[in-house]
Amino acid sequence: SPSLSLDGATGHLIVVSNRLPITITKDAKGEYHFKMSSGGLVSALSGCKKSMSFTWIGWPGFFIPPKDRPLVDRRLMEEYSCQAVYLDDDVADRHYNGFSNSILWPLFHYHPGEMNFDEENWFSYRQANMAFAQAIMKQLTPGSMVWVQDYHLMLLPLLLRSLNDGLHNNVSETTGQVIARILDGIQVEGHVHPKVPRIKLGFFLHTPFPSSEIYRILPVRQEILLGILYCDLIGFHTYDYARHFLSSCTRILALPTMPNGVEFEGRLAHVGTFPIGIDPSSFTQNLQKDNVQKRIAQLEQRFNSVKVIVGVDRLDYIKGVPQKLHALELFLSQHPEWIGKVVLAQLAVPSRQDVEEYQNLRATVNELVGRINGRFGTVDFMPIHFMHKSLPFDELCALYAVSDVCLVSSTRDGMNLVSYEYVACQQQKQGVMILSEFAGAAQSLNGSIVVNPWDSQQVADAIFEAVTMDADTRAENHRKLFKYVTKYSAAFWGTSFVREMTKLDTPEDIALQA
Ligand code: GDG
Repeated sequence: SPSLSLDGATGHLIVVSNRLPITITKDAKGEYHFKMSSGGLVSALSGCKKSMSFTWIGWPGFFIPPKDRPLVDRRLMEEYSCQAVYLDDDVADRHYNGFSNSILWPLFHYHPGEMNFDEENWFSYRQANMAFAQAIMKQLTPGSMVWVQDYHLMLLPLLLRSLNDGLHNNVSETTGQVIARILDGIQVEGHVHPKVPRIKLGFFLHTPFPSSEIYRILPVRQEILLGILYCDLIGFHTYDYARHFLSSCTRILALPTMPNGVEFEGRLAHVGTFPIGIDPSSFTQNLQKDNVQKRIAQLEQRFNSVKVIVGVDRLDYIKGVPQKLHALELFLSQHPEWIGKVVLAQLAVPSRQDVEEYQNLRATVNELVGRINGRFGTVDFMPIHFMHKSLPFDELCALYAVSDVCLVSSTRDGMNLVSYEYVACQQQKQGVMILSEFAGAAQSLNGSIVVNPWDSQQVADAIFEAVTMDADTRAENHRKLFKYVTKYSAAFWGTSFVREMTKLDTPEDIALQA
């Protein structure tokens, strides 16, 4: 299997995420097709692939009948060094839509009102995490490093330790009770692979970790914290998220914490800040392609007398799309001289359409777009170009490149990579970045106009400032932004996390030293 080399350290790296980075489809003839997917996590980890190699473990996205699995497994491993975790449809649906996206996602983004807690969904979350733990066991070799991604898999570190290392016998009474609740009723199916020594576990959360006052609403708050405390290293995008996690450990589990970790069952679970980035060269190089240059020229022609504001969001309630539309409406009503001279090109990528809140959001956004276009539109001009679809990468790059302003209005967002991608595509135009203070990116992207998306007046003023900003100020801001985005890339993020994990002692090392 592939191995990682970082400053001489070697060890087999296994990356685990809910979805594999491959979109698998089965055609009418029953043949399987494989294609790389898009999305924040895939973009970031694909960036890391350039500097380190790893096996990637995840769910293939739909039910694959057992008879087809050997073939799928072979192609995934040979062509993409991936391994699938197979789940029954019902477990997969309850794990992904039911618990991950209807409980943890809304809560971590400060939307407790959208949270629907349900015992069966919680059971499936535990069961699915156990299926992942078993799949990982097949890939472990002595000294393996396992890097678990995101909120879908927060019990996985504990469950993997329970299969491979055994959980400490003499844990505290509270810990023992929480573990018993996690394991209650879930099954270890079929053959369990033999244990291997000296494995290291890391976890990275791509969403915010909320204030402990929000986090403590979660009915299974102890279980989820304990799930990741079995790691050697736990990473967040920002210092604030790490701090919120540490206070939750103190308040909910009464554990001693330090700025760099949590003392848990005789060990230190290290906590650190690792802001994610993008693969900037994949954008800068793509912009050089003939077809992309042609498309840029076409779009520039099309928009030659207007300023373009670009918005690129999954259609998710955390992205603040209604807030963005309200601000645009206010801007146009206060600056009628700009009607016909500014357009918002808003790409809203369909997302999680099986979850009710997402259907409601879609209706709200459709209504707002219709109202604003109806109010300010004419026979030859519409202020909002609304696209409810996903665009090919070339088209997305061209759109980023021709836009004068990028507007990110998330009400909460772990990081937000769209802002980084816009900066990477703006070497020619040096456009203006307007960024919500509630996106993790606002902590790093110095050179943007930072706004509170709930304050429509402030956002409307920022739009005015952006469309009227002089070229020198734009150039100076873009220079700072571009420097940051190229230095703190996805590869930088991935290698920093893994290098940090490499340096830490394994639980066995610690036992030997004691
Ligand atoms: C989560 C966290 C965190 C979007 N539309 C199209 C398309 N995209 C790509 C973008 C970008 C990605 O999807 C979106 O990434 P974000 O980071 O903005 O947002 P989430 O998907 O919510 O990601 C987020 C991230 O994880 C990483 O940790 O930053 O806070 O919520 O790469 O380019 N790509 C293509 N066509 C589209 O229509 N090709």
